[in-house]
Amino acid sequence: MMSYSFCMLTAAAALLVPCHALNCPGLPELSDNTTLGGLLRLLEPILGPTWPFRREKLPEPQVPMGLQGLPISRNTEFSDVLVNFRQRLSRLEGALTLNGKITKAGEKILASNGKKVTFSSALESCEQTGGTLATPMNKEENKAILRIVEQYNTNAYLGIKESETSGQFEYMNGTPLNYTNWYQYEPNGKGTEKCVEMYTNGNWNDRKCNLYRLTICEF
Ligand code: MAN
Ligand code: CA
Repeated sequence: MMSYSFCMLTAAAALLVPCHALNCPGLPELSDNTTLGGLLRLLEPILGPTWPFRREKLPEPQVPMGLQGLPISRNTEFSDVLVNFRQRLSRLEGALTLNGKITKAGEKILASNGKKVTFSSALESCEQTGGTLATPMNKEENKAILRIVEQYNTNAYLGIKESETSGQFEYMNGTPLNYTNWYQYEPNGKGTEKCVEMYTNGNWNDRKCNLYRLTICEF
């Protein structure tokens, strides 16, 4: 019986000449017309897919012209643009917050168009503007959404729906809830109330999806 290292040596030798009658345990049998390329393919599980000649050339990193070779922190032109951009964004957020157009909660920006529509219409208008329905994931976010609900004094649909299992609720992407703020004895719809509204006290109630509720989106 041939040893593994002998086989490897034979295989290495076979890189130089077309091989015909290699028969090594553990390696597939080679046919008569075996070529160097074919042999390399057979050895791929042992030698790795790129060894030694088929190493693919990696694409050059896409760096804007004029910035090549300089770390971002040392490129003053780029840093100036970035600082200016941040300042302007923060001023814009300040202005929008001041007149009640947006509310911030951590990284989330919340806003309403003031419209009362069904769940699917609310979701659609949020998504059309690059956001989704407001989805409180913690106390702070719940409070931020509540501020908008209070402003309009109207219940709002949340980005939460009943799962396949009735009585269980989940986020729009299907993951289970990691924060809830149900009103007492809610949810009680047991499959008949598949959407969730926020009351004007911040508590949640499972509710039918075809009612007219305030649209609040998060971005
Ligand atoms: C009451 C409660 C709620 C329920 C609504 C439906 O307010 O039972 O849980 O969603 O009625 O009208
Ligand atoms: Ca209910």
